[in-house]
Amino acid sequence: MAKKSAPHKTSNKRASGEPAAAHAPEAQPVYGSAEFSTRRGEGGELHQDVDQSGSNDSGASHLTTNHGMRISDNQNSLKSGDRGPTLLEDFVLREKIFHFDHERVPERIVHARGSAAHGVFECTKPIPGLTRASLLSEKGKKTPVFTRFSTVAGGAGSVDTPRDVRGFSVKFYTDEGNWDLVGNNIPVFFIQDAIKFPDLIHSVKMEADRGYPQAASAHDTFWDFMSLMPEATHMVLWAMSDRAIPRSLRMMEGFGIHTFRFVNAQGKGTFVKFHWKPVLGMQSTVWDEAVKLAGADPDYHRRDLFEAIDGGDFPAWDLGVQTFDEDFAASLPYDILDSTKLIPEEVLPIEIVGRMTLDRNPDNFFAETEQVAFCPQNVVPGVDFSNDPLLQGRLFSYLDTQKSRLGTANFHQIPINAPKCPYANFQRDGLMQTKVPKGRANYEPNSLGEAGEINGPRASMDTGFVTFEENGERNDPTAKVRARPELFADHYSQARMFYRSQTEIEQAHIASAIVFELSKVTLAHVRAAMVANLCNVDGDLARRVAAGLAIDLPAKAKAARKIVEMEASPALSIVKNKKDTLEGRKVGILFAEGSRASDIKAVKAAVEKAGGKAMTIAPKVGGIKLDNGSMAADGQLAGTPSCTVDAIALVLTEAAAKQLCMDGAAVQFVMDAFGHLKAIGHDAGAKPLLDKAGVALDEGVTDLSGKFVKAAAKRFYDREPTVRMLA
Ligand code: HDD
Repeated sequence: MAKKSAPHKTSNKRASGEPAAAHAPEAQPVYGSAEFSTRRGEGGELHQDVDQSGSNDSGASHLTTNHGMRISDNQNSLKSGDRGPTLLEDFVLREKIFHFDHERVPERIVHARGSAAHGVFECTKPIPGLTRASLLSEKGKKTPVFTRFSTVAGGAGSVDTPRDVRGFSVKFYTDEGNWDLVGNNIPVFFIQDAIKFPDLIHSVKMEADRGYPQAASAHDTFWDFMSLMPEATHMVLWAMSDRAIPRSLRMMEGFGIHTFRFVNAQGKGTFVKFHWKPVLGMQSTVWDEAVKLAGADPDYHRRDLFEAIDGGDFPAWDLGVQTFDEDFAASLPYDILDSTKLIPEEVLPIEIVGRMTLDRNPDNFFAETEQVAFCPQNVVPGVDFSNDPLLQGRLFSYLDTQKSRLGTANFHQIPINAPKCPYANFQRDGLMQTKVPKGRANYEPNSLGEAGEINGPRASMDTGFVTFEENGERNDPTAKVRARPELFADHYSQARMFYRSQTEIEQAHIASAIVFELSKVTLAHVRAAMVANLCNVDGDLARRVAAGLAIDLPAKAKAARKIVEMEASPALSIVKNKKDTLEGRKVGILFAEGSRASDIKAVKAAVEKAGGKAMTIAPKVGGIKLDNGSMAADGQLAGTPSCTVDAIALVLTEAAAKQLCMDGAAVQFVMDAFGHLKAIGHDAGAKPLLDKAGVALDEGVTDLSGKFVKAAAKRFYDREPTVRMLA
């Protein structure tokens, strides 16, 4: 390790041999420079600049608002006279204070105080026989990393040297996605099951009523919990040992703790435990020293790490693995799924497979150290989990916490969290979305590619992560599989039963609805594919739809399972189960000048007696002269089309009906009621309007006697073929 003596300069040294792409932030042209203008001038590059607008270039010469407008005065707010009140208009002031007011995000519930650095992991011993993970596939292969060390109990502003476990989290930006190895500097844990984690943490953090002690386990609630938790005994001893008061973050070991699993290209699984061995060796403080350090330099570890890296004294750790199979696991007197146990290296030696060197301090503490979001669920093909119940709970918890800490499901787009390899999926939108995906393919499967459109990425069994099939057989309840039971593959039998359970007119409605919908579809191959599916439901349905679309009947789509003929189920039809009643229904009574008041009242009374509601409708609402007195209407004809009622009654003199023939709203009122298969009751005078509306006499067209009230309770489906063409 090369030593350089410039401890307080903030220049960042780079390890020799480190790939430039891994670390060097892309140089951005300075705002206002010629290069900047040129880049913005080039169409494609403009996008690049827009995408990278978050750079907030501190090397820029001009101070601007967040929207890029140059600022003329950053010292004085806008006032009404130099001694007057500050003006609401001062958007420069408001933006600056607004942003400041929102500068903090919630700190981590645990491991809030941390220090981090960039670096590189180099594979020194490829192990393709054990894992297909690409970062361990080739000697000399380099993978960028970001590593964060932390205390557990204290808040973000607490001290560095309390007696505490230290977090040791490594984010490997591999070419197959990010792998987060989120461990501690102690190889075992307090509890065996994740469900106890909130209790453990509540007990060790400052006590709920008094808000102290900060960053200390020496208090009632922690030891109360420990005393009741015998499984913690092993870890308690580690925590009371000098491991919990390290001299430097650079001088402590790290552990993945849980048993993980390597999986090779042939799908063979091997259990693995991960170890980080510091090249500087281990060193601890003594307790009195740690206590004094807390006062003398609360940032002792953070400063030590920063200055070492800044001075070119790059800390390094070797990554070691303990690998073993089921038989070895079974031979141990403890369970390898129990995180309170370790496997001594004397029992199972550690094999060193690579070295991590931290060689660059973060450029910005908040953007990187604070916003980095580790998730044990982030693995790469070749690394898998075991059933350790502590690990299994963590797989849920970390993803979840990032949303509340960083505020958005798009936290993966924050540069420190984004993978350095390409990533693509159909997840879209959400708070703080910064990507601008093109095209309309935001779902999968899609066949938009067949129409020459962007169709997006696809899953691949060959290159994608495949969960290790522990117990092989897919129907073994202990096997982890991404599969559905075989019978789920019958997609057509019940669709056929549903269709065949409908009345003729309902079948026609289904066919017509599909024709209507598919006529709106502009992609010819999609129309054909849908009809090919319908061929499996019912040949006649498919033929009707194909004819309705004027396309050739395609061949049947392939059915994954044989279609089972099921008995029709009459319960699935609406028509077969409808109730002929006026209850809950409404009748519209249309009247006009000269109408017989007694007829209007009689229809209304009969409808209400049958349980329905009656609504009077007239060309004008205020009051219409009848043969006897006058009457106000509930609704105006033009604003109350017949689709708002279930049946209509026409109480009209011949003269009024003739006049209404000149009114589109009146003609449509009758025509629609007929077309919507509703009952139409009428007196003799209404005849001209019925004729004008093209009403053919059928069972549903009656006089205003008791027949009408009976008819009004029904719909006349037999009429339908006379009013419209159905598919
Ligand atoms: Fe955890 C953070 C380590 C069990 C829930 N944990 C966190 C960090 C480390 C660990 C190093 C800080 C990550 C960073 O630097 O940002 N945690 C461990 C280890 C565990 C463990 C080694 C056991 C072997 N953790 C554990 C359990 C749960 C959590 C069982 C919940 C069921 N841990 C969290 C969390 C944190 C977290 C609440 C807080 C901040 C964060 O995740 O990102 O989700």
